[in-house]
Amino acid sequence: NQDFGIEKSLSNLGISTENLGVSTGGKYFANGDVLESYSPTDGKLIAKVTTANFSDYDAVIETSKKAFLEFRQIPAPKRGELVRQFGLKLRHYKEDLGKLVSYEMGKSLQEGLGEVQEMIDICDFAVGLSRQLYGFTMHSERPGHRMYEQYHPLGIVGIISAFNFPVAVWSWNTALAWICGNVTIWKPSEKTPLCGIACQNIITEVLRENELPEGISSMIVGDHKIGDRLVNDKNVALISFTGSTKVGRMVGTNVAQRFGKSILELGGNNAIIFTENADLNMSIIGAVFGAVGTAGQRCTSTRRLIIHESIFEDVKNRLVKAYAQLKIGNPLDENNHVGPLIDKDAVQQYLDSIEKCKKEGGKFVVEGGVLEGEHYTSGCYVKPCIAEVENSFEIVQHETFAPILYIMKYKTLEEAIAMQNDVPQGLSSAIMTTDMRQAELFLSQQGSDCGIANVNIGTSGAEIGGAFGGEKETGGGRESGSDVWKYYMRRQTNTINYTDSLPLAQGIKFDL
Ligand code: UN1
Repeated sequence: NQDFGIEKSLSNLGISTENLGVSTGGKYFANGDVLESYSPTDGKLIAKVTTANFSDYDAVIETSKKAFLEFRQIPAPKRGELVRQFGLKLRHYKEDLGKLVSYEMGKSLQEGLGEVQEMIDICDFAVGLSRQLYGFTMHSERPGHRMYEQYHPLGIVGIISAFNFPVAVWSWNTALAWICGNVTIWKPSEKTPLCGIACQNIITEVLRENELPEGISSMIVGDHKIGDRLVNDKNVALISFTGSTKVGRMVGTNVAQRFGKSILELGGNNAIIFTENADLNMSIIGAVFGAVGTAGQRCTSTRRLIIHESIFEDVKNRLVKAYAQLKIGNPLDENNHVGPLIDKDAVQQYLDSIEKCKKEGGKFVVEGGVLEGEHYTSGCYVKPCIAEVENSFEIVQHETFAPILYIMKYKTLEEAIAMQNDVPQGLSSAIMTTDMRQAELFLSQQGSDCGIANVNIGTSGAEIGGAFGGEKETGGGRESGSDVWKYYMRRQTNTINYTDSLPLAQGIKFDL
């Protein structure tokens, strides 16, 4: 029963046994029900969190509104300075926060630390961006006129994030939202509230040290009723939602009803195509990491392998061998590759999916199952498994957040691409090939229909520099790098007449 230094990390991050789940970055309060956070690694109660009730919610909105009026006046590069300091704090707390992510969520310590690294990277990105919020200038068709466009802050940005990336997804949104002049309200997953509180404690330090108004960064731990409030609140200009397609559909519809903006990051059903020209040594590593990393609980996890028939048996055998070497156990122990699922509901969904797959005719080449025994007392550890299937199976069309890998055969690349695209989701995709023509076809308009398409790397592990998101039922949103900041601002076209006459556009005459 090793402790892995968890107690110390919790205390460094300001987490006690009982915590208040609402914070405006100045005050901490909460008057709702009490939520208990258990670790899926050992089944132990980590800490309790008092959640928000509706009046707590209203108080947060009032503080946010006030904070926005002040924050939007601060020049963007100065807002960047806030984010720069936040990045420094994250470097300081990286070890502790990475450990908490691993302990509360269950991903490996390496992946927990990687997630904090993503936070640091997006801060660096946003600092630079704070001096580069460029708009175009254009030539007016009218003499003596100047035209350009500029970007202004939106106001309050609401962020609803999922348990699987309990800290990074928040930072992708906040770092950009802040340099753009917005204030943020974060509703972390109810499955990982302590990660939320730890992050809020870190940014609160920065806000206090700089004597910035409270309300620039708020956090609300609450249930779906609080989530509904946020989604339906006209005070909230943009909702960035990460979660299931089912909930995302409601969020998108409700936000659209009130003409708010939304960024939706929903389910994925990511495939890797193994062509006959694939370099198998690296391809197998990419596929196995994609399928079992974070115990198959990334939106970008590899769910399907579409394998050329000529190498199908070889790939299958290599996968079986690789899976036999996987070490499943406490994710804080660096010798283990695979940690637990988030909770017992997730374990049940994993079991149900295996059952459905068998009913539809799936043949398991690596069997699944729940692990028992002294290392697995939380009841959340499962065996990564592999099934030979048809792409058209209902279960294969569906995203199960668990380490179940579906494998299938193809004859022609056109057929493989059609199979890759023939699912409702459109997040991440990859092709393993050493043939340039195959790679280019896959990346062309006739190729992958996903928001992310890779060559010779797996489907997961996207860098923050690119725009992250996907098409179809994945929701169409984009987060992180590239020019995604534009989602967090409102765009304005300006025309200035510096003459003493008033020529109209399109040559229209209107004399008085
Ligand atoms: C998610 O699963 O919610 O590419 C996001 C990756 C990570 C992001 C995943 N950078 O796997």
